Amino acid sequence: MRVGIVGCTGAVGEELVKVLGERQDRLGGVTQLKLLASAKSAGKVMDAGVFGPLTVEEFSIDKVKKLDVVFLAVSGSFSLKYAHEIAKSGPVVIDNSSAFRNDPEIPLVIPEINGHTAKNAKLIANPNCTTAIAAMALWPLHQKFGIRSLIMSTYQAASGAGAEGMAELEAQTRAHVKGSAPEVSVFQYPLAFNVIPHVDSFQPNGYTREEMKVVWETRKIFGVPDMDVSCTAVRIPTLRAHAEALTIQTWAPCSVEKAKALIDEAVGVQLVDDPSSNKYPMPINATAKFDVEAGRVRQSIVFGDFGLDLFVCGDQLLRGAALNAVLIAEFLHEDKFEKPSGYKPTVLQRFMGASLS
Ligand code: 2RA
Repeated sequence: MRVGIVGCTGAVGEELVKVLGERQDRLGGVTQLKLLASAKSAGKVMDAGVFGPLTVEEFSIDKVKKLDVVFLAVSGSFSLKYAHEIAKSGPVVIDNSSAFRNDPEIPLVIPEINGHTAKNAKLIANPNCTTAIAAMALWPLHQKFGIRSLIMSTYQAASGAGAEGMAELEAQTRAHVKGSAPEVSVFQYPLAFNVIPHVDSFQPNGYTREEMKVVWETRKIFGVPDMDVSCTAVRIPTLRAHAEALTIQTWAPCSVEKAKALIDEAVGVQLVDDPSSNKYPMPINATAKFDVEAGRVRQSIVFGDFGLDLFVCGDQLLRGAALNAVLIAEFLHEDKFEKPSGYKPTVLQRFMGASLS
């Protein structure tokens, strides 16, 4: 497979290089890797791991048109301008930006959930990290019990704001230890020793765009356009793994035991749930891991037999970006996923649900 990464010098771009190096066998081998970026980074030599040192080239359509797959790890405006043009010139485009995620014509894909929607697509959107991490733990529960509503609170790492976000958190932490004033440019306020309930821009309904991405994208990926979803997104001073508290209300009765068994069996999720030995998901353990950690599974006090609370952590740059994108390419190469059967609430359940709410 001949592969290109546009935006190779950013946090996601660098992870794409590493993940491709680790998983290239599953793509039938990567025979050519082209690293592309803006004119500013062109000429820079990057350590591309198993691919050796590679020189970054300035992006142009001519340089990518003979490739099989092009990953875009760039801004939404760049993707809007070039993604269709690249796809028309030949390669399949896997876009990490939010530019096409809500476009009904473009599949938004987590391969383990809805990989079948990517079949024959030339342009595929990679979900927002916050959505993807939760979806991995929620999907097995949704298939069995049917998720009627989801309430999410997030604890999002600095890496969501890219390499600059991580550097700012580290610099602010050093400044704090030295007793000097923190410099603030990426986040709205100092992030070190703080939490900021503001990720992305505020929308007319009072939610942030990050919170609305969870609503729009979960519905699209699960194929349930009317699922009730609400999110409060908060930036916290961790480096690169997001944590999320999830409350679900289900259509069918659910139990903690069954939910844990389903999570344990699911591909891409690791059950970390043993309160008696203080085992639960944490960013420090989920960092640099391909699997999302899920645990603290409890029967909901609010929804009783029809609800669960749980906690998940996942590497923002991996499942939340680079790994998911590479898994999409693997799916296209192997074409191994069947269309999964999502839970369909019965007419009676819907009627009872409507009369209860
Ligand atoms: C963030 N979800 O954490 C965003 C990045 N895609 O800021």
